[in-house]
Amino acid sequence: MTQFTAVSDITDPIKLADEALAIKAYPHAQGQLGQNKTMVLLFFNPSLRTRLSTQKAGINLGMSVISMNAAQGWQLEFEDRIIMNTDKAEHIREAAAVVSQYADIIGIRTFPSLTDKEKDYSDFILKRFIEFASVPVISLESAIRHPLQSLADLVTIKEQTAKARPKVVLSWAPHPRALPQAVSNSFIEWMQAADMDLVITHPEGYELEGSFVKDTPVIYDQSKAFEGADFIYTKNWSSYQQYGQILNQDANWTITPEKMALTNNGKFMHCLPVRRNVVVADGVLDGPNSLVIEQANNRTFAAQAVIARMLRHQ
Ligand code: AN0
Ligand code: CP
Repeated sequence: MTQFTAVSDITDPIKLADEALAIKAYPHAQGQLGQNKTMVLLFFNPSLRTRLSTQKAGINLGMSVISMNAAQGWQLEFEDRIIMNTDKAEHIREAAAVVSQYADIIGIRTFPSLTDKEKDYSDFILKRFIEFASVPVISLESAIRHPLQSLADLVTIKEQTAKARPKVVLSWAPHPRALPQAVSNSFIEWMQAADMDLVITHPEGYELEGSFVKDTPVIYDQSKAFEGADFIYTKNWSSYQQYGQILNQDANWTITPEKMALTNNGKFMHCLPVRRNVVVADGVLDGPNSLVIEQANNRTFAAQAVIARMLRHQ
């Protein structure tokens, strides 16, 4: 595996999730695999979970890991044929090639502008980085996807149910800031690839990009969508159609114990960070059916499964 940026980079999402669960049982069993290897993690925007869990995954495999907050340095230029006489100090061509000298694997977290839809959805920054890096690249969340999160979510669902096709509902919820669609896009493509019984619910105007949604049912009535659900996966996203806009902050979409009572004793999932009593009521987040901390725990084993595959094929 030379890159991990989307579910399409692998052929066997269920098998990869099983590998992560096997690693969870014995996290230090492959402590020699990464010996004398270095992983560099570059963050162009903030992170708690991704940074620490990916670092821990590398450490469990015996790697050295260097994390860098790349947003604090100078700005990089990503465009070609440009006169670099403004604020951008270094071109991606040199930056990616240089980081590749220090790393056997590079992890990179990029971000969407939420203003330029076409550029964001071309995953421009991640693609440019991969183009000029000479070692395997792992996406630590890009403008439009968050594959390590989605793999951890699949691992969490698999370990919580014996059903082959549980009903999984992706529900929009309100948020005061304009957030990317990355987590939701990615969750959809991984649930489709794992053949889960996926339903999407959101207010009108929050339709996600069609190439992600495909034939997944979209139900605008949240209560109806929740009926019989085994898992409620909640996430806010800004509008795709009116790109990057917050169309409403309707508190009727907050996940409450009353809403969860409509499900099949459903489990509550969220990638975190989460705004209490905006996205989800305390009673759900602190209740026995909340999986959010286990999801965060599984981030380590998801990352470890991906890194182990890369190391085995280097
Ligand atoms: C992030 C987002 O929606 O992209 C979470 C990513 C894991 N949310 C916030 O920054 C609040
Ligand atoms: N869920 C997630 O990716 O969180 P961080 O932004 O803290 O990494």
